This record gives sequence, C-alpha cells and structure tokens, in this order.
Amino acid sequence: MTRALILGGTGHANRLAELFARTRIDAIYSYAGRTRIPLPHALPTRIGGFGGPEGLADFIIAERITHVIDATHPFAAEMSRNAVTACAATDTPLIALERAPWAAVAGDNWIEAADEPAAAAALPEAPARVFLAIGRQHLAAFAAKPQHAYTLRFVDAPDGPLPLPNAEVIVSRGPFTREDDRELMRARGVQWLVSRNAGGDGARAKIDAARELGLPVIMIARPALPERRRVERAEDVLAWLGHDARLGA
Ligand code: 3Y8
Ligand code: NAP
Repeated sequence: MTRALILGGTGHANRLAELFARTRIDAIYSYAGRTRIPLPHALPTRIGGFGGPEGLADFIIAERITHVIDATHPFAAEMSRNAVTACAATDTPLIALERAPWAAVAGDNWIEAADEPAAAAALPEAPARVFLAIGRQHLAAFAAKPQHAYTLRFVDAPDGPLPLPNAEVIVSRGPFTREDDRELMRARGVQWLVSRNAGGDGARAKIDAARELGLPVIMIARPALPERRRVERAEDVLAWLGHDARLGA
C-alpha cells in the first residue's frame, strides 16, 4: 500500500499535492518551515527539519513511508542530498520532481555565475541599481559590494538588520508576473538583475522582464546534486507510483 512523503516547498510540489489528494494517494507533505505562513494543503502536512539524514531515515521508518518524492527547489541542495542518503539507508524508493533549468534565448544578456560570491564579483565596481531576487538566506556575499542600491524581494518581512547598507525590501511570495516585474525594475531604474536558475514558471517572470528591458542578468547556476531518478511532470510521479493520474487511486 503506497504511503508517500513529499518533500515540498515549491509550486511544483503544491500541484503534486493536489493530484495526490484528488487520486486519494496516502501521502504526507513536508515544509522546512522557512516562511511564516506556508501555503495550506489538502494533504496532511508536517513543518520543520527532520534532524539530518538520520532524522529523515527515522521518520521514514516510524511513519511507514513507502516512497519519497523530492519536490524541493533546485537550490535546496542539503535536503536533496539528505533524501538520497536516507532513502539508500532505508532502501526506500526515491524520485525527484525537478523542473529543467532556464536556458538563455535570443535577446537574453546572461552572465553565468557558479554561486553567490561569483555573482557578487560579477557586479560592476561603479555604484549601480541591482534587483537581487534570490531571497534572504544568501545575501552575505553581496556585502562585498555595498556601493550598489539593492532592491530585495523576500517572502516574509526581514526580522533583523540586512548585510547591505543601501537596500529596499519588497515582501512578496510569488508566483510573479512579467508585467509586474517589468514595472518593478523600470520604476526603480534597475540596471542589473541577479537570479538563481530556479527553472519553472513561478519565478521566470523577472527573466522575461529583464530581456524586454534589455538588462544584463547574472544567472547563478544550480548546486551539484547526487544522481537520483528524476522527472519533470507531476503525472510522471504518479506513473512511477503505479497510479494513473486520470483514474482514482
Ligand atoms: C517555504 C512555500 C507557490 C509556490 C511559490 C517556485 C515558485 C515562488 C521562485 C524572486 C525569486 C526564492 C524564494 C522563490 C520561488 C516560488 C514558490 C518559489 C524565489 C515559497 C515557500 C517557501 C519558500 C522558501 C523561500 C526561501 C527563498 C526562496 C523566495 C510557502 C514561497 C528567492 C528562491 O525567507 C526565507 O527564509 C525564504 C527562503 C528558501 C530562498 C532564500 O534562500 O531566501 N523560497 N518559498 C518552503 C518551506 O518552508 O519548506 O511559503 O508557501 C515557495 C516558492 N518559492 O506556488 O505558492 O519555484 O515554486 N522562493 C530563488 O532564488 O529562486 C523568489 O523573488 O523572483
Ligand atoms: P536546504 O538548505 O536544502 O535544507 C536545509 C535544511 O532544511 C535541511 O537539511 C532540512 O533540515 C530542512 N528542510 C529543507 N527542506 C525541507 C522540507 N521540505 N521539509 C522538511 N525539512 C526541510 O533548504 P532551503 O534551500 O533552505 O529550502 C527550504 C525549503 O524552501 C524547501 O522546502 C524548498 O523546497 C523551499 N524553497 C527553497 C528555495 C531555495 O531557493 N532554496 C526556493 C523555493 C522554495 P534537517 O536536516 O533538519 O532535516
């Protein structure tokens, strides 16, 4: 009897949860608890870390989990690595629901960066106006370039001082629209966009808006992840579980 654990926290994971609820597959949805009011779900939901790979292995055993679906964000590397370790240790089938990275198209002006420090190094020396749309957990690297006027976007309002002296915070959860992101950058005279290659639709609006405005984009590459089975569509997860998205459970 299937009893799945969805490691969630993304738009993809939300759509998978709706599909599971509709096809009545027994599943638990898991959030890290990064945001104050995460989106509610039709599935039973747990919030908070497991306590490393061992904690996740204990949870799998205690909750009699038969399958794990890693539907976290491509930059949630530690969670993904822990899932590979815990599923190997408990011999639990694991699949990743992972969207393909964005690829530059005609008109894009991307500067690829390996990580946040490389992205900060790619910014100019002369003061500029920068839209730093990478959340709030990885801002420290940009303290190396305090001369810029930064626009930041967070899911929740900051609960403390920021490492950047000249920064405006926009509190918004997304998904975002191309029109809104274009107006956000135009109204502020943004000259540079810094983004992570999240893939998917929920955050690509700013990339399309930057192309329309002819702005350079510093695109941070995804962290390397261990090998694991991966699909890009929620329906393929159901097929892997031996359920058909069109029929009942
Ligand atoms: C807690 C769940 C939905 C899902 C919304 C997707 C789309 C918007 C793109 C920008 C980029 C960023 C950030 C982003 C995106 C979706 C999706 C996606 C980027 C929520 C959510 C949780 C989080 C955690 C949060 C991080 C932050 C990253 C903001 C819920 C809304 C910047 C990633 O304040 C914090 O500590 C926030 C931390 C991890 C990255 C960071 O390091 O700051 N996501 N985002 C999940 C949990 O607790 O397990 O609250 O409902 C989910 C979504 N985030 O359809 O409703 O990709 O699915 N999330 C990045 O760099 O791309 C925003 O602003 O343009
Ligand atoms: P991370 O750095 O990869 O994980 C750090 C620790 O957070 C993990 O080791 C685990 O703690 C806990 N954790 C992460 N995701 C969890 C989940 N879904 N359920 C339970 N515990 C979880 O993670 P992150 O980058 O901070 O991302 C946290 C959450 O935000 C994830 O759900 C992710 O899908 C979502 N998100 C992240 C981004 C991003 O840019 N990183 C973007 C959009 C959404 P323990 O070791 O204690 O188990």
